[in-house]
Amino acid sequence: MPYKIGLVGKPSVGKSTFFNAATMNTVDEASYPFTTIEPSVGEAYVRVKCAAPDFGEECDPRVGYCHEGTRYVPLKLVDVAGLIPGAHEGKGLGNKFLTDLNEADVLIHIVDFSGETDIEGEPTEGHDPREDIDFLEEELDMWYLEILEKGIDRYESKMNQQDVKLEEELAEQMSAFKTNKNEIKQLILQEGLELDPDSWSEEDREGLARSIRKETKPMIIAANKMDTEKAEENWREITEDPDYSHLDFVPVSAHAEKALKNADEQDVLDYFPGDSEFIINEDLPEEKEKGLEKIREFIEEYGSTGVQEALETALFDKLGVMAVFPGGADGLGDEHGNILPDCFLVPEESTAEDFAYTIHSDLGEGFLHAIDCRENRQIGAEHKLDDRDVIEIVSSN
Ligand SMILES: Nc1nc2c(ncn2[C@@H]2O[C@H](COP(=O)(O)OP(=O)(O)OP(=O)(O)O)[C@@H](O)[C@H]2O)c(=O)[nH]1
Ligand SMILES: [Mg+2]
Repeated sequence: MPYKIGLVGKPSVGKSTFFNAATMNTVDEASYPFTTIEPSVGEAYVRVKCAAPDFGEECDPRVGYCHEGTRYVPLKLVDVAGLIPGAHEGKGLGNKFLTDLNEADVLIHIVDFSGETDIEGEPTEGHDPREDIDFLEEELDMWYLEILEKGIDRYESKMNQQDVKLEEELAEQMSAFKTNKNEIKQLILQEGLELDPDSWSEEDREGLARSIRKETKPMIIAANKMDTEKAEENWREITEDPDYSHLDFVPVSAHAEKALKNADEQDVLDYFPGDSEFIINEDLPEEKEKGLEKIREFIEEYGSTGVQEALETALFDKLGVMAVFPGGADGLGDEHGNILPDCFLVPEESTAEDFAYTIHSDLGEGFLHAIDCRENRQIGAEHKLDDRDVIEIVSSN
């Protein structure tokens, strides 16, 4: 299963624009709230430094592509409806969209840093983006709390049966969040609580819901519309605010990314996603050239449009994922002579045996040993892999 990144935020912040820019899809974008109702799933890419050049080779990716040693590895991106305060009580489109996000491994909260949309996504001026950051966390926490409460009811209704364990019942109820009983138990203990919900106050329950949410839905913030006048001021103020220093912010202009990709498709210029520069190929009408020069200034100032950066910060830094290439000790080609056709995104701390299972369950079941192709040495099942390792699995299957 490829990793899935979910885009969340109130209406009109640019979730669909970010989604289109990253996936080159064409879902509707508009300045009125609730433009998006049904969720969309598309393919986006994260950049990985390709391992083939380290072996003096050029790769032949089966999926995605590679440009001058930068491999673009696919993952799934999900665009959903906007949410407004009170969604958990049914306001706006309610929390139907939250179900659409269940499968996301990590979230990007898209925040409108221009301050030109109010808390419900309607046009305004001078809105403080901090309000949006706060309310979204609260809405997510309320959603988790509701499901946690259901889990507690479930446990209490079974309490007089034998062998009923709190953490098992809660994990079962919250299974859509990709959690398990060990994680739940650990979080309960970390909160300083006993394994008995009767002893928990309302605050304890809220705190536990929040910590389960943080653990199972890590999130970063994409400060979008950074190309607008007011955004720079908001950026400075918020990134210097100690109350928000625990969050990860990436400055983004989804507009700029979309403009560059469109121009690249039309061969007006050459642009590779995430780059801090682009080359214009032809003479352009003055208006168009001016627009592109503005984007050039933006990416020079911020290092990029931020779309790639946001995806990669979410996946690699926040979720803790690394890239591993299946290879062979006698050469990097597969049976068709394709060099390093695959690149897998796997959790940090994955072992050689985990990696075998990621490639195919048969390989995992028949695991004998693996070979670290960079050092040409045998490694065992429990050996922890590193980012950009090239690994051959030796299996009896
Ligand atoms: N200046 C600027 N405007 C942007 C940017 N990204 C999106 N917008 C504008 O913001 C408005 C809302 O964009 P959408 O992508 O439809 O927003 P959304 O978050 O998907 O909205 P809903 O589907 O209603 O929840 C549109 O008018 C976009 O053109 C950006 O990077 N800069
Ligand atoms: Mg939308």
